Amino acid sequence: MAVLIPALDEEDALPVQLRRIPGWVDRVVVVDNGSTDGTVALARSAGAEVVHEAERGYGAACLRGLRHLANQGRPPEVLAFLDADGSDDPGLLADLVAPLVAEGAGARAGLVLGVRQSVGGHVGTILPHARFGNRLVLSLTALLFGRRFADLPPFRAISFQALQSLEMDDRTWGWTLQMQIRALRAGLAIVEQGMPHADRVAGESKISGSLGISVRVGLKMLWTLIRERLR
Ligand SMILES: Nc1nc2c(ncn2[C@@H]2O[C@H](COP(=O)(O)OP(=O)(O)OP(=O)(O)O)[C@@H](O)[C@H]2O)c(=O)[nH]1
Ligand SMILES: [Mg+2]
Repeated sequence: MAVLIPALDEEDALPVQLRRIPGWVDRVVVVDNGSTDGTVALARSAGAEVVHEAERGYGAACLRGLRHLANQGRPPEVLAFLDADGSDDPGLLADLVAPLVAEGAGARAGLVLGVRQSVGGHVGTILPHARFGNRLVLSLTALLFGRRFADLPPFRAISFQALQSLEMDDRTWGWTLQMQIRALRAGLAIVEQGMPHADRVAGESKISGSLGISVRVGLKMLWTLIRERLR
């Protein structure tokens, strides 16, 4: 079992998040995109494998991490994705991956989505414009691909082999949507599991905190829907 964390200038939040990862996780890979703060040094001193990706972008960072896991050491059976900002609780990783490693008669899941749920009536970090964009994209996804997902959450786990077979290539913000659509079309069993989602514990937002970037995220999502539909 491995955890992949894309991180950009997260020196205040990342150490908190790394401390919360359970000891049974075999590998923790932090993918840096040229952070100018202490992110890399702190990740190394916490024992994470740190890899660098020169091209900025959430998807580019994830792809770099996948390549590292496939080529260095023993590839994991299950891979979880976790943001560095502390908004999701790594203490719940066992619950997240449970459907992927379940023994017994029932079908094993191929992808588990940690659907973001409020903590004490407050859903951290999902600002109104991001929530609206999310809803629109999820409605269009239902229309075009026939499944109504509850969310496009960053906290998720997937069979590593299945993920490799999806041939992911999104290099920015279409990553989560592309994975869900491709998993659906590949016939993976997808489980949506509620997970408490809080505000980032420290540091600055790289994505939804900025309206300008959120608009670009929305456009990228729409392009992803078109591209995947034509594929
Ligand atoms: N390597 C890398 N990591 C990134 C990049 N953009 C964002 N991240 C990381 O991706 C995760 C999600 O980014 P956030 O800034 O939390 O985005 P958000 O959740 O929309 O915004 P918040 O409301 O602040 O939580 C964090 O761990 C970031 O450090 C990037 O270009 N490269
Ligand atoms: Mg965040």
